[in-house]
Amino acid sequence: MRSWILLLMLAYPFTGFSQGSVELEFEAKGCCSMCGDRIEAVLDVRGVRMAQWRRNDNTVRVVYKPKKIGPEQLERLVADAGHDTERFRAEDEVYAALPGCCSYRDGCTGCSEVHGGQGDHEEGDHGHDDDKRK
Ligand SMILES: [Cu+2]
Repeated sequence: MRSWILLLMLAYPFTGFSQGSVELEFEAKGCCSMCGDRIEAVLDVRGVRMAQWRRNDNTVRVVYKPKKIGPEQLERLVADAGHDTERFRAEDEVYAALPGCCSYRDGCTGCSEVHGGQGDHEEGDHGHDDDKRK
């Protein structure tokens, strides 16, 4: 009986990949895979284990360590990168500097990739229409 407990104690640190981590989802507006890359890249900070943005419902899923970073900071990072979240609105200048393809406030009209079928395209080569700024 006692050895069984010891075994549990030994195994415990290795069982939980997500030990001490919390999962959070919040709205982060965007248009295309570039937005997703940008959002995920800016969330690649200390305390964040993984971040994944979904285009179909404009939501980012984050697994993070609450001891290192908090929900507000996470949203702030995304907003600072130019993407509106539930709590924070991105600075107009930052938003304006995004590629035309990523103009989510204008309904993502600058992006040919999105027009075809929203969320259908996964990874791959996209023609980024960076010149189509308004
Ligand atoms: Cu984009």
